Amino acid sequence: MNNTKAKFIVIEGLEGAGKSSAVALVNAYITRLTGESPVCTREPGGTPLAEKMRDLVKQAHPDDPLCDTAECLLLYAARAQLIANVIQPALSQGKWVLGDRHNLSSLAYQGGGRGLMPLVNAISEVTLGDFRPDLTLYLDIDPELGLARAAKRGELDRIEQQALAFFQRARQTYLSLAHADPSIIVIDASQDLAAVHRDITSALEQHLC
Ligand code: T5A
Repeated sequence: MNNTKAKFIVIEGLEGAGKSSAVALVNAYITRLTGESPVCTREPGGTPLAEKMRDLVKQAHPDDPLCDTAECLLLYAARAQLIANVIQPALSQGKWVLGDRHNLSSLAYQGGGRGLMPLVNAISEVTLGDFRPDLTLYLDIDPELGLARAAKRGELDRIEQQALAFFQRARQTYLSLAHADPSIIVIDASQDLAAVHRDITSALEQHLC
């Protein structure tokens, strides 16, 4: 068992960036490193209540469209539940946590995509204070390629149906926040899977060992 302090590692990226296989790879890496599987989370979601909020965010509501402010508040309500009931307890018990998305998604999608950065920063401050991941791997992909990959899986949800410009703004926000924060590592997710996984492994070796 590795004696380093338990860490919170997050995988981020637009739809179709390849987060699912990255999570599996990082899960195996952490398990080898620490001798124990990390606690895995997804956002929005990850607790019974937060999963209900996930459904509200992802489903279309034709008779009562979800306004941007309500979307933002639901995402942070779900995150608050997850941090209080899963992430913080796990870290306090010395367990590593591996997140499929976290706060950077809100900064990118709601802050950049929806143009609500002042609101997102304010809610983020109130909800999270200075709580943040130890390391984030941002899988960077052109939204046209990512959405084409996601579309192959079947019907697109409410957010996936947004205009391309929404995802382009989200991507620019991801990139500019990553540029300013050394704990966010950019991985070129347009490469073939083997190359993406090689770059992820090398980032983990550099930042976790
Ligand atoms: N959201 C979320 C917000 O707006 N604000 C927030 O604060 C939060 C937390 C969540 C939605 O909510 C939004 C963002 C999302 O719209 P989700 O299902 O959790 O939804 O997230 P998605 O991004 O929609 O999940 P995806 O499954 O689309 O993305 P992944 O996991 O990155 O994609 P993945 O791994 O399933 O890959 C998609 C396909 O591409 C292939 C895979 O095999 C798969 O078929 N693929 C590759 N093909 C070729 N080369 C590669 N390198 C490949 N990598 C993957």
